[in-house]
Amino acid sequence: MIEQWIYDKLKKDIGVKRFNHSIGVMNTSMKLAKYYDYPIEKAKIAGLLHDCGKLQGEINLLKMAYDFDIILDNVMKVNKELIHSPLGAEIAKKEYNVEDEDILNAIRFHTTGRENMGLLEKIVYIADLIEPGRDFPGVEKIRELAYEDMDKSLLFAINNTLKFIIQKGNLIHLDTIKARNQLIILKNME
Ligand code: DGI
Ligand code: FE
Ligand code: FE
Repeated sequence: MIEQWIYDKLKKDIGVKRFNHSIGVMNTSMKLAKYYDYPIEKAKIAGLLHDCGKLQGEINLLKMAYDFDIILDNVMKVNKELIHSPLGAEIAKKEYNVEDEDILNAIRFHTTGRENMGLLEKIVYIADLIEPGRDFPGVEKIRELAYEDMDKSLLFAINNTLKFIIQKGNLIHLDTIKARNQLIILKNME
């Protein structure tokens, strides 16, 4: 059971549009958890709160990260949209009283992914991309693969995101590269 104040605070903090996306990610995370036999309540709260660091309005993300003692790497300093994930993990801990490390890590790594992702991290990463409100080239393929083979879905999704990042000329986060390398090595060992 998620208490009502959590929904109310989240909606106020991130705005109704992001909140609706978060409800979609919560529901999709629960579906994936059921399918992959993962504790559903953990997937529910991780999905709901994954974007709790996307605070509304003119906020100084660098200052907030500093105040929360988050050490930003060079890619995050340049690419500020990546900051909401580590910031979200700290906010989940301090303001939503989340203590479970799996849930905090699912929030912390939901944008970049990383090497050795746990099942909940994979569930939230994928749910974020395939919740019903999402529509971008490639989403149908990720949706299909999500219920066939989680790692294949993840690799396809990462490749898809990387193409987009490269097209925009943005920096690639090293955690994303490491996640991708590991998935490819695993695939080649099959
Ligand atoms: O917060 P959301 O919009 O729901 O989704 P998100 O947290 O997955 O992604 C936010 C953005 O981050 C999205 O446009 C893709 C981008 N992104 C993902 N991985 C990387 C990245 N951007 C850079 N620069 N480097 C990455 O490795
Ligand atoms: Fe996000
Ligand atoms: Fe999201």
